[in-house]
Amino acid sequence: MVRESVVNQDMATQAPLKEFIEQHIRYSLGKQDYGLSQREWFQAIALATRDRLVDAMLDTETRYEKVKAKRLYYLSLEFLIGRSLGNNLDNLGIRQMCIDTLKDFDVNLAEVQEAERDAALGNGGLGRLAACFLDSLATLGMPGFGYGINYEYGLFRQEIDNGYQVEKPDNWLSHGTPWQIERPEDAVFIPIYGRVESSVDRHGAYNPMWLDWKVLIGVPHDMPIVGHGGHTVNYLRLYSARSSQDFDMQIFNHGDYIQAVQQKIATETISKVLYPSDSVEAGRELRLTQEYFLVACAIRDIVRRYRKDYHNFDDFSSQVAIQLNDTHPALSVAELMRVLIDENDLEWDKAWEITQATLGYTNHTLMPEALEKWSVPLFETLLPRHLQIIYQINQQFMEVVTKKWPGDLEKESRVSLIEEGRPKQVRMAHLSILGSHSVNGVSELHSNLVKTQLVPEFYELFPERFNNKTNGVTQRRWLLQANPKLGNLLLKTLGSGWITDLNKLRGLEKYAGDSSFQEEFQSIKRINKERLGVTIHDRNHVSVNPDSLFDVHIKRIHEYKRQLLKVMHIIHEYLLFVEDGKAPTVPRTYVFAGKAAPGYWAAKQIIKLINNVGQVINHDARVGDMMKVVFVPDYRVTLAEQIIPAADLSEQISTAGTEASGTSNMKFAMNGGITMGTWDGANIEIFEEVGEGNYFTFGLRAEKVHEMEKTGSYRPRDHYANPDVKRVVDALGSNLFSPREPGLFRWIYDALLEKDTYFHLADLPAYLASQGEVGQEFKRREIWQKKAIMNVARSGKFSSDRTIRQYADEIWDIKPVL
Ligand code: 26Q
Repeated sequence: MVRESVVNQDMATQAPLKEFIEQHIRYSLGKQDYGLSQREWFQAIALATRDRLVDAMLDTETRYEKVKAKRLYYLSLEFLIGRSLGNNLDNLGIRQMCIDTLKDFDVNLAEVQEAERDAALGNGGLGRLAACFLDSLATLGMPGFGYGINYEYGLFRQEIDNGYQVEKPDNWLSHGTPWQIERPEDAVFIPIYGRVESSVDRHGAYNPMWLDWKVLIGVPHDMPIVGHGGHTVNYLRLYSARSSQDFDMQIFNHGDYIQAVQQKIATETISKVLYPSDSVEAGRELRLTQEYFLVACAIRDIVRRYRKDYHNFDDFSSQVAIQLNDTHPALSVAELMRVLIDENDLEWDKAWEITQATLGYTNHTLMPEALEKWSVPLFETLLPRHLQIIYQINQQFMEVVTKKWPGDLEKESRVSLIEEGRPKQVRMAHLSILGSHSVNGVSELHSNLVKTQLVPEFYELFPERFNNKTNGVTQRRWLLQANPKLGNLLLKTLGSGWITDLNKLRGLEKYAGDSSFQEEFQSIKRINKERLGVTIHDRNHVSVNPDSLFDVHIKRIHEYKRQLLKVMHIIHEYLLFVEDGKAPTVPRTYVFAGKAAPGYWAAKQIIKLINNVGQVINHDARVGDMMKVVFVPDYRVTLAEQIIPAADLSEQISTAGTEASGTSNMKFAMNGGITMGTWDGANIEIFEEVGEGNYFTFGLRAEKVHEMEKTGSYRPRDHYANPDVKRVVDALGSNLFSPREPGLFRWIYDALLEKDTYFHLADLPAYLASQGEVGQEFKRREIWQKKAIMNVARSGKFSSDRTIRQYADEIWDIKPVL
């Protein structure tokens, strides 16, 4: 068995798994080992697996303590983990052992795995990146820990009703999860609300006191995170909000029992639900409370652990690194200052030095309107002391700004932490930049645009802070587990080195032109397409042809990601076929998946459009098998794991300059999906790696887009003159795709011709041309296969192991502890 080469011998030779499983069936589930449901099997196996994780986690902690290793804490409001059983078995090296053990019970592991719910504690790229980072940290043997919120409801489940998205709650914890260890002994008390009273201490110094606060309790739940090989097990610490007994007692004592219970419920809603938006949502109090809750719990925990070993803060920043996953945990700046000053009596300047040396900030978006801001009055109510600290930071910063640009009020107001207006707002990105020693973007292009477009003044003031860390993804999940057949071919061909060193895939280059290798490679892709075909048939009741070109656009639904451009291509092909009698060069299956934020009307309309276009095309007898359009509902990690290995073409067609990086683009490439992409985000670096001829690109470059935006010189109507463009736009304005809801998509026609914010019409002709080439090339199977193999061979850069090494060396200064 090839797979055995991946197995870690220490782990595999431990006490038999069977006994552990039997014990858990009996003593954790209180059952006998027959007649169990798949979910019960899952629980028993997961608990048995967890026992091993816990052993290794305790060993890991001992190792870290022994060398007093510096630790990295990755603060994120989102961790999009997906399922864990397969991942944990593989990383522990006991998958085969588990399969064999289950044979004795006549149980099939693959079926059991299907019983695990996704931990969908994130919206999209940013949350999944955090999960890939945890996998890489543990695999590299580095002391890096995730801190997040234990949402009771993850991202909503998506159902499709009459073509429209309907959101359903994702009560993923309804049956508990075997992966979490609750740690009530590490619960923390968090003050919130109240007022600040300014007084003078006995030395005559200003001594603000935060009074009359209420208390929240954060109870940690640890999820062990095992690295490949099983030697390092870190954890993801997720906090649940509980109300404080003490605080409630006061109301109880006043005799208002109902009010007391209501108070308790209100407090516990803090960790109830993940906000389902992947861009800023107008200042909701609950969201700010969540951000504060995470930050306050994490910082308390981090400081407490540090203080076990050190009695002052001189070593803090050489023992602790904290990374902010976007501005969502930006309150860390004010909270760490507050803890150092108010709770530990440090001087302001010393506290500021420590804070900056400890924190790093990662930006994930360029769109200025997507930058987080919170109203000053809301701050005042929730976090009066933090607001005061922010004002003080700003005051000191403004002195620096006036020195640099004397008398430039315009500059002052642009960089201020406080945006003037009614109400005033706190700019979380500015706070994050000021409070950190490092500010990074997530691809080369994006990092440059952060410097030149997003915050040029900050770059001028602090150029040394700005850097790039191109994203990556873990090949353990996205290749080895998601695509086991390709994984096995790679193991057979190259050995197992690529599992922890993805650059080893370069060894494939010499097989790219080898016809028997190509055949094997192609047959694996075909099997993956068949497997996806079954899922599509189950969900969409549409039969798809596994020999057709699978053309895939999967990601959050957003205007800038241009699902609409993909639809326009499909409409073009359809009309060319049924009106002009020009059949597509190759049969294609167009696969979409993705969720829209519940409040994002345009995005939800796009979903409806995709479904309606599918309805028309899939039922048009003239089209037959040549085109199929499916929108697979409920996109999530587990579905991505099925779709990506089945893709021939990876659609990455955001308007240039809008997609910070993208990460699915990397997953497709490593699974042999060829990119059709704009010159945007990490696409550019993928093109550079895979080399000329191994990708498709089209469209305006970011500079041009930016210039047209600045000068207002883009006139979509000019492009409407192009007959191909006109026909597609007219079709959208007609009722061709909404026969039963006349006028439904008229707004798209209007929006494209009037404004076309995301340059669909400008890019459409070039997109169609490039898609023409795709059709031609797919027909020449040896050439296509060779390109696909080259994509796999040259995807090494996009391992999150590389990304994490760079963060570790250049920002965190942490090292493997082996
Ligand atoms: C903020 C405030 C209130 C409510 C929600 C939010 C919020 C939540 C999630 C804002 C943004 C997000 C998620 C953003 C995201 O996923 N960005 C993606 O990050 C990836 C990892 O770096 C990049 O590859 C993508 O390009 C980027 O779009």
